[in-house]
Amino acid sequence: MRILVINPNTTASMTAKIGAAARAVASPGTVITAVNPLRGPASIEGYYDEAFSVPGLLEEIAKGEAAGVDGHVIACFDDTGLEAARSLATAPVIGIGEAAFHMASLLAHRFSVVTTLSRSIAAIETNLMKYGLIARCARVRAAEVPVLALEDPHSDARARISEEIERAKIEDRAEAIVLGCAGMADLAADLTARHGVVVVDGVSAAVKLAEGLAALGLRTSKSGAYAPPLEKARG
Ligand code: 5HY
Repeated sequence: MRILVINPNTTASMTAKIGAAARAVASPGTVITAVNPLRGPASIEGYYDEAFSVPGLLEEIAKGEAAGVDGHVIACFDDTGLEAARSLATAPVIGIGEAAFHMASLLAHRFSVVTTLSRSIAAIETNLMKYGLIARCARVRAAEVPVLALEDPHSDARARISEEIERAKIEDRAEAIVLGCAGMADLAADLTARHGVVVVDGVSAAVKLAEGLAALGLRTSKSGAYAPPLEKARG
């Protein structure tokens, strides 16, 4: 089985981290290919960056489809370009945000999300409403760390994320924590042990969901919402 994991931002070190997290949970027969577009934002922090990341994301989806991959993972917590990608693909396309929300909802009555900057909160809340899971999310919190600070071992990003997790446990009565950035994928095990709470990482959740759908032979529905794009000039 082959799963394509796409980091829609262009930071190669984050792509490598994401790929390692994906391979750590992939089944023995699954080959993980982790890629990022050559053009686009170095990090996705809000709606404007999202817009610039979608063309490159869709190019990678198209390449994966041409290569016949069994599933795609969009490794950006905003699930950037998810619906457009599903319109282009026949293989399943899983966003790490949606995957993490569903996994957390199977593990806890209420969960909180800890993401990077406050400017990312609205898109995450909007996705929770779109997916029908807003009622299970106590709060979407921001640790106030820039996405690329997660690539700097000397930043205080981990400490800030930990502080926000402790606040969520007390103030939100959160029974599980969802890590709201693909760049946090390497932190889940340590944070789970440190805070004594279920911590869900979207990269690993999405990989297992993609594997499961592919193993069942289930593919993206092409009737209706995700019907193939119409032929036309697009610049
Ligand atoms: C992500 N941005 O997972 C999102 C998280 C965020 O570049 N990768 C990014 O902060 O919105």
